[in-house]
Amino acid sequence: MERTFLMVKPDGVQRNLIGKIIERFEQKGFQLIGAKFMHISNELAQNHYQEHVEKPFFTELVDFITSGPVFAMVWQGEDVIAKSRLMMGKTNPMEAMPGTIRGDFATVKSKNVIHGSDGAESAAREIALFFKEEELITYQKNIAAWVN
Ligand code: RTP
Ligand code: MG
Repeated sequence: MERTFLMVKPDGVQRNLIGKIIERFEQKGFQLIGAKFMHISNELAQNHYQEHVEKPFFTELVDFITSGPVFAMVWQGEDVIAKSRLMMGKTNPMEAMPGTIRGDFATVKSKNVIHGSDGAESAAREIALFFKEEELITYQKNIAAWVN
């Protein structure tokens, strides 16, 4: 089953959006298989955003993502990478549609609440950067056993 790396960025944590964001992915039907509330080190930030190292906004991006705690997660499901990107909305909140996470919660591009892997390669790379394999919990849902 496909996996992706999602992260509530420091602005999302400060604005108490962790629960609302988790709720959307739970409601959609994806399965949470790993989670970590953490501070990102400068080294990890540079590594995570290595594709942007030459961009003019790189320093600002690293400073922002290390400015406060983040909530890092791994989610699993069919086509979870592309579907999560749809649920997140466009990078620039000016272009993010209402109903998407960024469309509903974010106001500026530099503080856009959530990160999500943009492809299979980045998902594998980012999951391995943030989680050890033994920190990922795969399990069967058996809702019938927990009601009535
Ligand atoms: P992310 O990696 O954080 O999930 O965002 P994304 O794929 O939608 O966008 P990406 O192109 O990977 O850019 C990473 C983050 O850098 C900031 N950014 N600032 N000032 C700018 O022009 C600019 N462009 C990008 C955004 O915060 C974006 O989420
Ligand atoms: Mg990106």
